Amino acid sequence: MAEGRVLSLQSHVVHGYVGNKSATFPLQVLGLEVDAINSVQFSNHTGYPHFKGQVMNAEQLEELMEGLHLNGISSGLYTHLLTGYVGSESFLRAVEKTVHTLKKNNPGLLYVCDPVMGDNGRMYVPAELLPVYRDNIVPLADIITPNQYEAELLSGLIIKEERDVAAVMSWFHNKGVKTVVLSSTDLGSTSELICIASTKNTDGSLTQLRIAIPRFPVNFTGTGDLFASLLLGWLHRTHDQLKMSVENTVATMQSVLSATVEHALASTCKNSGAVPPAVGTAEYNARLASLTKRDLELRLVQSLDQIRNPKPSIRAVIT
Ligand code: PLP
Ligand code: PXL
Repeated sequence: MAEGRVLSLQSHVVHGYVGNKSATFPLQVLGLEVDAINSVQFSNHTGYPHFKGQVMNAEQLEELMEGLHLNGISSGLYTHLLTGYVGSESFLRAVEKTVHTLKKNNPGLLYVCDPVMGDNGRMYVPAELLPVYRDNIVPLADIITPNQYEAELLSGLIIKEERDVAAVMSWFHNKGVKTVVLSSTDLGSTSELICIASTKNTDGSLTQLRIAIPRFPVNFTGTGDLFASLLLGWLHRTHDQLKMSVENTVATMQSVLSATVEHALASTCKNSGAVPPAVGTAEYNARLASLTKRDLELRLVQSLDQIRNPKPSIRAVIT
C-alpha cells in the first residue's frame, strides 16, 4: 500500500476531542502520516458553557501554505486533504484556494470534505458559509461526509423518507463528487441512526449502501470528525472498498462511544459514591441525563485496539 499522507485542516482544542484532536490519532493508528493545520485554537469545543481562544484568518492559512510550498512540501507530497470545522467565510475561501493548489500539484490527491455546519436543525457556523460550501467547495470534493441536516442545507432538498435520498445523492454526484456518505440520518427507528453511502463507479453506475447504527441515549461532540477520519483511513487501506470501510468505521465508532458512556457513568458514580445502576433503570436514565459535555469527551486514546482492529458486527447492505 502506498503511504498515505493527509493534510488535515480542522479545529484544535486544548481539552477534549473534536476536529484535529479527534481525527489525527485514528489516522495515525491506521498508518497514515498526518500534517495538521488548525483552523481555530480553542480551550474546548463550543458546546461547553464557556470557550476561549483564537480563530485563524485566511492570511494565516496562506502563510502556512506558503511555508510548505517554499520547502517543496506541498508539491505532490499529500495523498489526501481532509477538511472539517471552519469558522469564517474568508477562511473557507482560503481553503478553496488551498484545494486548487494541492490538486494542481498532485492531480491524484483526494479531497475528503466534511462540510461541518450544524446538526439537528441548528447551524453552528455563520450562515455565509453555506453558499461557499455549496457553490465552491462541494464541486472540488472527491468524498463528502455530511450529516442529514448538512446534506439538506447544501442540496436544498428535504429528506423525509428513504426514497428522498436518491435525489440528494444525485445532487452531490452531479456536482462532481464521487462518494457521498450521509454519516447519520433520522430515517430509522428511534433507537437507530441510518448511514447511507453512494459511490459513482467508473462506468457511471452508482452503488448505494445502507447501515443501521444503534443510537446512544446521549449527544456526543466530535463524532462526525471521528467518522470522517476513520472512513478516510479505511478507504485508503482497502483501496476504496466502501462497504468494508463503512463497516469498520461504524464498528470503531460504536466501541469508542460505548467506552465513552461507560467511563462517564462510572466516574460520576465514583464521585458521588453511588453503585453504577443497571442499564435501563430509572436511575440509569437519570444519571445519563445528568452527564455534561465534559463528561462525554470521547475515549479515543483508550480505544487504540478498537481503532487498529475493528470487529464489525453490523453489516452494510447494498441497496
Ligand atoms: N453518532 C453515532 C452513534 C454515529 O455512529 C455516527 C456516525 O456513524 C454519528 C453520530 C455521526 O453523526 P454526525 O455526523 O451527525 O455527527
Ligand atoms: O465536531 C465539530 C466541532 C469542531 N470544532 C469545534 C467545535 C465543534 C462542535 O461543536 O466546537 C471547535
